[in-house]
Amino acid sequence: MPASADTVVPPLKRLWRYASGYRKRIILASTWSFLNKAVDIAPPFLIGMAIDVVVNGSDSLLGQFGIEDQRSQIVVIAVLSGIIWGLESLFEYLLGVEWRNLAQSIQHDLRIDTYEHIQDLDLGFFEDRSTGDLMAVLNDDVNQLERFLDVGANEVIQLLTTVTLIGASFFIIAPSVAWLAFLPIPIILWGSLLFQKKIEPRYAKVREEAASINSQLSNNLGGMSTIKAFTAEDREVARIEEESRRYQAANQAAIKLSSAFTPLIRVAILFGFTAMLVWGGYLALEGSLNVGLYSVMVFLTQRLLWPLTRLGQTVDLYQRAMASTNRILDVLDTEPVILDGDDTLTADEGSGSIVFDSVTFSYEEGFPVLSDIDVEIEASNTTAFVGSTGSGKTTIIKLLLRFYDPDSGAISVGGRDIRKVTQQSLRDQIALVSQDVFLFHGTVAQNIAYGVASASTEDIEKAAMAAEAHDFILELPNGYDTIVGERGQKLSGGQRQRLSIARALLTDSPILILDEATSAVDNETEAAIQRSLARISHNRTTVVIAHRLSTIRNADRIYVVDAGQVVEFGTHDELLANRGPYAALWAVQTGEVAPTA
Ligand code: DGT
Ligand code: MG
Repeated sequence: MPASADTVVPPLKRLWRYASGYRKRIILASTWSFLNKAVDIAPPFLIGMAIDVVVNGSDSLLGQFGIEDQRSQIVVIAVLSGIIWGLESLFEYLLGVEWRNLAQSIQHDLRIDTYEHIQDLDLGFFEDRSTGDLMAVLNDDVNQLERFLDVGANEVIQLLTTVTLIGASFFIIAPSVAWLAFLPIPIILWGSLLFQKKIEPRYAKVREEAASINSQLSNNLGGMSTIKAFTAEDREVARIEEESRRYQAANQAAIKLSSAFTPLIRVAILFGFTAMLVWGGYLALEGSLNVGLYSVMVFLTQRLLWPLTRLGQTVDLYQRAMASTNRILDVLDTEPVILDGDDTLTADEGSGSIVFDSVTFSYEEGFPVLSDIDVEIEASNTTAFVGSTGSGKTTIIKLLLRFYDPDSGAISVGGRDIRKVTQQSLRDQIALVSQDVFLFHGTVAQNIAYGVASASTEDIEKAAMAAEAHDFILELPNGYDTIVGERGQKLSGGQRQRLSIARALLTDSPILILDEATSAVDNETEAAIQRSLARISHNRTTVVIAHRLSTIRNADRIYVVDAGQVVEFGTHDELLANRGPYAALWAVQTGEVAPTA
């Protein structure tokens, strides 16, 4: 959630704060924008001077500067024009390059910062935000800001420059009529502010709908085989259509308002321009206003008011960018709940014991998933967790990896409270084969080496052999260089599991966790994996979660979990003798009844 104090800070201010590293470049770019506009205002003065020369001759402004001949005066004006046009082009070039490069730098850094920050957030954050929604922030919203910085920022600065410089010139050369040109400006400003206020929620809605359709799309593309298997194509098209309609409607609501804005402003401008033309004309006819000045004023009024017709588009661009800025910075302001401890857990400590001391935990308040869990795992031992589905076994592992923190109680590894060490040093000690295997798009070898980027081909093959994966890998079209496809979809479920076991074994961590790691392989392969694991695991702490009890019967200790509580623990033989839940499960799976004591 965004920090509540920051939600009231205007987005532009938030952006300025974020962009502290770019301030020098922003000021430089703004300077080019200012200079470009400043020289752009000069031509009306040149026209005024030319008229002044023709009408007043040696009494003209240039005449007073000592240039007597009217033809020379014209030449001077021509040279000035050349210089001014040259400068205008130069500044135009400089401002274009600077703003556009700035837009590229900021969008790049913002995207990377946001991605990095998202990666640091706890898993709890991802439960509430969909992938598509976050994709929309990382792509669309960042691009929206880039678009504004590309052209919009320059327009805002040039508009301000125009109003200030022309306003100042008016009041210097003809204060008696200057107010006429400014008549429409309060109306325009009032209109713009009103417009901005009205359009803001509409653009926020547009961004929201964009995120929503994004998340629906990524959901559907990810679940394509399910859609086809359940012949839900028509329903899904209808659903996407509905989302797209809502996005369209949100945009239409914004368009309706933003399109009305420019024509309304034009009317106000026409009013100011005509007032200046008529009133100034009368004054010039009476002789109380110099003819040259009159023409300067008319041209300047046009220069002053005309850019305001673009105000609508500029405010539009600005508002869209600010809606996006808020969404990006809200993510950046989200603080992780799980914070690193100061110490580093080293390998010697990591290879030690694991202790859960009356751990209670709930994903959602009021619905405890684990209650008062006590677990003691000795170093180098093999420990198993069994229990019905949904009883909380995987949750125990998530707490051990510190994906979540317990509500009460403590977890320690090697005698160190895991909240006191860095998450990285903790996770470096643990190799996890998780229940839902995730493979990345890439080759088989790259996926096995995911945890150890520097692994040699030999190491990779050794890990694959231990995971009973080597043989099937060699039969793949390109062996270790075969591309596995997105999420590993070109492999079978059992093949994926074996790759993920190889990946965990390669890291050679002191603690190995197998969460339903062999549930998708056949019995023969499973037995083979068991044998190699037994070889490997004699000097490391191994935690196994399994539904098939036959695979864990040799564990040093077995914990039976039910509804978030440890209901019994012991060795296989002890538990059978207990005639409790474990013995009952064993009887169901094997058909054997426990021997009577
Ligand atoms: P399994 O894998 O089907 O044998 O079941 P377990 O024992 O591994 O169950 P576990 O720990 O995944 O789930 C225990 C309960 O917690 C279950 O009611 C679902 C819920 N739960 C699991 N993971 C999450 C999560 O990431 N977020 C939320 N809100 N609830 C979760
Ligand atoms: Mg599980």
